[in-house]
Parts: sequence; structure tokens; C-alpha cells
Amino acid sequence: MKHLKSQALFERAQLSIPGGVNSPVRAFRGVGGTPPFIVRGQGSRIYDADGNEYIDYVGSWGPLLLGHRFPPVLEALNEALQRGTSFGAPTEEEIELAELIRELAPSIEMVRLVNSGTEATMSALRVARGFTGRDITLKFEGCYHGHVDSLLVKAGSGVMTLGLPDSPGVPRGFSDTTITAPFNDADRVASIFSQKGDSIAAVIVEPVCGNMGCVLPEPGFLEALRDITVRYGALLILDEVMTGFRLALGGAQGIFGIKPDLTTFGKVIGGGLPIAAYGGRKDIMTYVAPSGPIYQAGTLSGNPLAVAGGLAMLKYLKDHPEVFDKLDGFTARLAEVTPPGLVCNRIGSMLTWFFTGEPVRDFDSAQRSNRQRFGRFFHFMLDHGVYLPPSQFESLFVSAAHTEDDLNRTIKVAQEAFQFA
Ligand code: KE4
Repeated sequence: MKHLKSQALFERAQLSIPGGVNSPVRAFRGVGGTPPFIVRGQGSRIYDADGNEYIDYVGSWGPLLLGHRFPPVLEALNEALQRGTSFGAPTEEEIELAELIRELAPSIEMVRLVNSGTEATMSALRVARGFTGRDITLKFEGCYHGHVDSLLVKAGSGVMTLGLPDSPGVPRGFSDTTITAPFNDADRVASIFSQKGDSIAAVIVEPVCGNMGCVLPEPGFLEALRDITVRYGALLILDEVMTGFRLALGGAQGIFGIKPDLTTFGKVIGGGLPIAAYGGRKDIMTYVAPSGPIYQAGTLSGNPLAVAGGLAMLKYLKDHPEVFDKLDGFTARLAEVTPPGLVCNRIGSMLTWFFTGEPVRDFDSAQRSNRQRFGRFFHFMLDHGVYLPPSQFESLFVSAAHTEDDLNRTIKVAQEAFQFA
């Protein structure tokens, strides 16, 4: 494959944009090489500046559950565009989207729309602290909740990919308010609560991790978090920015039967437009300004175009729940390609191939994967037209736009790529 145009664009981009990208993980630092500059997408495919075509398993890092340029989303956007792009005033469509989120995710009694997953988790934490009057947050190593100052502590995703211990610029006072524990370690959580439980405002967790690669909760882990937060009067925040409306209509909380106090959403609910949300118990959410004293705001929150995209996505998923079974079956067949000696974690349309022989159940075991082998695997796949997330510590995403042909080609290339890597 030729990449001359992308190489020239990447060099030019680095003169004006840090690392040449507007989000670090896009720079291919985790796998080396030059990121293709994408010019368009259609269904399951993306096309780069050199005319190369790829089967896309990144899907904009999760939003494109229904593929690129999904017609109902495009139609909704075009219709909204005829009426304007932004008003900074309430609209009926924001009510519709809030009502639909409440209908599909029963733990949500009230919801506030924001513009990114980071904004959603940052706001949810502030609400948890304000509601409980406590300052401490418990998060899990390898979980990533956006670039919120206090959560950039042993975070996953790009932080893990770049091997950054944490991020400079986060004042000690912020990181001191965050305690971390290994994912799937309920005993450690219990020990932390026995010492500090009365000062913990919230536990925030990805119910299924996607940001250290795909790592599932072991039986009883999420239930243990629910029990202990109730016992100590702390809030349980499920960060479903990635899993929400991707793993199931009701998200991971529906699959695992966990009722959190607050939930954050993003990605899928915007259908590729910048939108996210946080919400949950009404008695908590009424503390949010202007109904309560906890301040949170946003110029473009509830933006009409983003809301139109989100409504089209969620309405389609509500009317076509069979999509989730298709995604699960498709991804299961991908998992069957995993060669002996390697690990594949997957659930629904999320999957990660780990280049390790041991089970991957937390940050430490994920870290022991062979990044060099993953890099070789990644580039073999890319050179053969299969575009995976450029990091061992991310999850790939299957979309409803992927076809039998996509699957068969991906399986064929992956079998060769595993041999090569
Ligand atoms: P954003 O601020 O990037 O919209 O969302 C942050 C976020 C919060 N919570 C979870 C569980 C997330 O996965 C994310 C963002 N996910 C990464 C991919 N692992 C976004 C990709 C990127 O940083 O460019």
C-alpha cells in the first residue's frame, strides 16, 4: 500500500498540531508508522488520502455502531441543518433524547447532555462530591474516563499506550483525591473502604473495560462494588461512554443487572457527532444547576445537530434490537481465529487480541502483553486492508455495517497476520 500523501500530511500536521493529531492515540505511537489520513467513510469502510480502502474496526472509537454515513443519521442531520446549527436555547428534541435515554436505560431518572465523555465523567464526579459532601474517588488501574485531572491516575487508553505514568500538569491536590485499585479485585476495594469508606464520594468504573484492551468483570465484581458503595454511602458511577448502547440497548448495566447511582454515556448516543451525557437518580441529579447548587454548563450542550444524530441512532436501535445479536455473532466468529497461546477477550461487539499467554483480567496482566508482536500484527492487518485500533490497549469495534464478506476477509487476513506476528 502507498502512503505518500498521508506521510506528507502527517509531516505538515506536526508543524501546527501537537504530534500531528487532535487526540494522542491517533498518532500510531503505540504501533509505530504513519497514521493514514482518512478522507471519507461509507458503511464498514474508510478510505485514506492515498486511495487505500480499509475495513474499519475503530468506528471513530465507538460511536459508529451502525457504520459510516448511516442513512437515518444523515437524513436527521440534513433535516436539522435546515433549521439551524445551534441556538443556545432549549429545544423539544433535547427533551425527546432525554426521554429516550431514560426509557432505554431505566437507572436514568434524569439526564444532562454534554459534549464529550470527559465532560460527562468530570461532571458526574463533581455531582457525586457535591451530593455526598466527600472528596475521595476510587477508580481502577487501566480504566480511562477521559482526561479529567483527578482521573488521569494510572489511566488506560492513550495514557497506557504512550506509557505515561500519569500526566504532568495534574496538581498533587487533585491526584491525592483519587485512590486506585486493580480491576476485578473486590478484596482490595473492601480493604480501601474499611480504611477510608467514610470519605469516598464515588467509585467510578468501566463496567466492561475497553481502555486497557477489552477486559470483562469477573462474576461478582460489579455486585461487590454495588454492595460496598451502598454500605458506606458512596455513589457507584458506571462509565458507559464506550459500552452504553453498544453492548446492549440498556448497556452493560442491563447485561450485568447492576443499578448504578449515576451513569455516563457518550460515543454511540451521538452517532458520530459530539455528544455525551450523565444521569441517574433524580434525588442526585436535582442538585445540578439550575435546579440545585452544583454548577455545570456548556455552550454547545444539547446541540441540535448532535441531538438529531443521537435521536436517529437510538430510535433505530430501539426499533431494531436484533442488531445486538448480529454484532455478538459476528464478533464471536472473529474470536474463533485466535491462535493457541494468545488471549482474546470479547463481549458483544468489543474484542481485543492480547499477545500474551496468560488470562488478561486487569492492568498488570494486560501490561504483560507483547506490544512489539501486536505492532507487527497491526501493521500486517493494515497493509492488507484491515484497520484495527492502533494500540494493544484498546478494543476493536464491530459495527452493524460489517458484512459477511468483511468478516471472511478479516478472518483470512488475521490468520496470516497471526502467523507473521
Ligand atoms: P471523550 O472525552 O474522548 O469523548 O470520552 C472519554 C472516555 C470516557 N470514558 C470511556 C470509557 C472512554 O472510553 C472514553 C474515551 N475512549 C477513547 C478510546 N479508548 C477515546 C479515543 C481517544 O482518546 O481519541
